[in-house]
Amino acid sequence: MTSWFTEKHTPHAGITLEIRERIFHAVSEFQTLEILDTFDFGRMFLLDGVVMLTERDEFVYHEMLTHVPLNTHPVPEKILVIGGGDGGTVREALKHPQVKEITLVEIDRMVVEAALEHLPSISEGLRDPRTKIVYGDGVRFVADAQPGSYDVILVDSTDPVGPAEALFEEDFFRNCSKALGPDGVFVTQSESPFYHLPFMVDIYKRMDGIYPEMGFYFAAVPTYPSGNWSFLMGSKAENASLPECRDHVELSTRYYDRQIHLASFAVPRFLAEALAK
Ligand code: AG3
Repeated sequence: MTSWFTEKHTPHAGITLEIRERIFHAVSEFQTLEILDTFDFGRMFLLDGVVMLTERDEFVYHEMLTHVPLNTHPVPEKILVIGGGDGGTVREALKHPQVKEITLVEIDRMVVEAALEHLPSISEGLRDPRTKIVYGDGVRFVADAQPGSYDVILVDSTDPVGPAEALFEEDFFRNCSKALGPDGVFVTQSESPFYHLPFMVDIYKRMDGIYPEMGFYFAAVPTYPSGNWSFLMGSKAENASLPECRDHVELSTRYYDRQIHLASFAVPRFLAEALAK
């Protein structure tokens, strides 16, 4: 007997996948964690019933969240990841030989433990000697960080509801900018233009004025709402002009390359119009 899982994206639309087997279920101090084995997308990791990743399409999200900013920064050596306890973002950042140290700030230790046990292809980088894991609140961590101490900040958060909301506030954006060096690059996952347009307009306005140059870019992630996902990047470099693709080295990737990097910044008209209002 199999069953079907649905994540509702609106009251009347969502994604439905048939489940082969339930692999893991636990309730932490912060949320409910589940790992389900699906027929078509491999293992799927859920927090509070919301899809964080599937083994089949996580590479798109993690490569794009990581390589676009790391190839925007001239010398990405010190990386800060907020959230992302599954390790996918860390795995990608470790592909850059220039990266010397990655600090991952994850609020929920159980996410890291579950990923290490049940999602080995995603979490392997969490065991790398260049990775330092801090269990705590990312908002507090960034507020207390030494000014200028990171080259790139990657925010790999859940949707902007509940505790993750603070990761999309102006104070947090400002503190991240302070924690970055002079050429610092900031990126946050920023939801779907189809379902979260007002949210995207909001955070764009909140980030405006903090970074001299900023822009949305996009990727196709089939298991996220609408399948069309966005990221918001800001660069502290004076005279920066995005997109900028420095191709530090040839990366072993399955989605990201120079063409994708440059093309991903093309903004569809309905979003450009909403931003211009
Ligand atoms: N970060 C979650 C992106 C949001 C997905 N939203 C949704 N399915 N409604 C993913 C964490 C992976 N490292």
